[in-house]
Amino acid sequence: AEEKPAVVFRSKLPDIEINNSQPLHTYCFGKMAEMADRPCLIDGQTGASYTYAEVESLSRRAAAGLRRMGVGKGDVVMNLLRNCPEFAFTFLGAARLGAATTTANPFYTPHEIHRQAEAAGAKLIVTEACAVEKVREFAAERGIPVVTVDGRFDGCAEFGEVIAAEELEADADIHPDDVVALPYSSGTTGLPKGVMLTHRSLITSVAQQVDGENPNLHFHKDDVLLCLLPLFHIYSLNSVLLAGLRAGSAIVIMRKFDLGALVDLVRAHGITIAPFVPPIVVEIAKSPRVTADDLASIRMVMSGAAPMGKDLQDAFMAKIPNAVLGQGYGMTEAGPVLAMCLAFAKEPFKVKSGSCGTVVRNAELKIVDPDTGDALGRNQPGEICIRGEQIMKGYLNDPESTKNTIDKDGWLHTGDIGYVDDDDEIFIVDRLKEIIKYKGFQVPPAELEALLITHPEIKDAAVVSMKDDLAGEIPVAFIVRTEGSELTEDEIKQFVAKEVVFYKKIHKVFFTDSIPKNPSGKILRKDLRARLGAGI
Ligand code: AYL
Repeated sequence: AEEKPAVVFRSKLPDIEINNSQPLHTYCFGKMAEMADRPCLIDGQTGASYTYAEVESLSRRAAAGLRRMGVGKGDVVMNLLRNCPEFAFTFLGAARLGAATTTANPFYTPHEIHRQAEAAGAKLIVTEACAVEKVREFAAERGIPVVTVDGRFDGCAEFGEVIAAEELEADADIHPDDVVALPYSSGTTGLPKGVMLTHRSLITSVAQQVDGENPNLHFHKDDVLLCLLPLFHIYSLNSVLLAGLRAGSAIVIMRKFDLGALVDLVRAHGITIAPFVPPIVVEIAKSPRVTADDLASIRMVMSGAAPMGKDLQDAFMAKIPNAVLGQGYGMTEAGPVLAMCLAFAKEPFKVKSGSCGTVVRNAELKIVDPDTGDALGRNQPGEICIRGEQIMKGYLNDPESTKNTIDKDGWLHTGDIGYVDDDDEIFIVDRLKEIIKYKGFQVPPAELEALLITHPEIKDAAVVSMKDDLAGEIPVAFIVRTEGSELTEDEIKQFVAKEVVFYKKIHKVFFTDSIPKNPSGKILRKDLRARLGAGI
């Protein structure tokens, strides 16, 4: 059969030259001559402030320290940290050694942490008081050194001692296709997998956002970015930390979300850029405690990682009339940014409320009919696919899943259903993939199902999403009990809660006689979601 020519969508901004064959840290500190004495990282909690020159030097010292502890090229360091300056020092330090950082949530349960540390082959763990007990024994048994950033713990090294007085003299020899970040994501199906993001892919992604004469995401050196979203998630790591460094902005680091503390930080530091997720936007929009005056310094509010509808966007804009509010659309595997609001550009475009942006420059996007594989034209919903140098190299040790996500022509299939309108704006309308997004966090149903069926009184289980006003979506379970079992909803919820981080908890249980599956055994999640819609 004759292949139809693909309908490919591009940015409205021209492609730019991206030097993505240098190391990521060299790229991020590219404007050091102008920036050296300007503020780079500010610890919102302690007020400690580091200039660009200091952050660069600390990253070299962290590199020297990590090397003394045995980290070398090709190794993996696990960052198990809430937001703190040390996250940046160790990430950049590891990069200098040609090592990769795998990031994980310090509120994960020991089981979740161990599984990722093991799968990633972590050679060293950097953590803090709130998580140290979860890794100490595991690490000791395997001879993995643990470094803590906020105090001294038996058997662990302290960050202050690890950052040697001396800087690493010379970075390792780094190839553009070496992995530098290894976040975990379940992608379109199954369990979490290591997403190999290389120096090349992250430079490309950051450049697509903040570089060029008319950058799509215009951060500049007088901007003050709020780094509230967790750096262990790729949204904040890429679009806040790395993009902020590249642009020469000041980055104010906040450990924990709290409306009062947020307002204080905005006022104290004159925050100009606020990257959020929809639930934070909802909370601010609804809170009578936060006034337009409190937010007066903010000129740009970004939202991403989950859908933000037109109503919410309009309600929020009424509260912050002088700021531009728009969305970024990303997926860990895509490097992560696929699309960015063009109202954030230096020379902004008019955009529509509810859109999640236009495809970034130096990339191609197409919409594919999930049944036929044909590329679709404007205003026709289909699976969003992206191609460009920013996408992941693949999943770690999983060529099969890689092949199912990136096709032979280099297109990454997102599992999101959306369309491109007449003005090149993207609207996401549905999700083909099984992932559940709780406040923007990934909840992989396969992981919960695998856990549920280990219960002796559970014969079969399926987990799907249910709409929720605050969280966006919540995980709920359909359960088939073994014969004669009187297992209760509460017992099931507790069984899961013990093993998973808070946002993966099951919120509701529905008992059923069987789980609907297709002939090859795949759970028919659409049918189950339809049952929820119908009120069971
Ligand atoms: P992951 N609107 C709707 N759904 C979204 C949006 C959005 N704006 N952004 C992300 N998603 C969903 O890997 C979508 O289903 O990465 C997508 O496939 O945790 C999935 O979340 C990916 O989830 C930015 C802005 C990064 C956003 C991101 C998102 C990273 C989330 C950088 O600047």
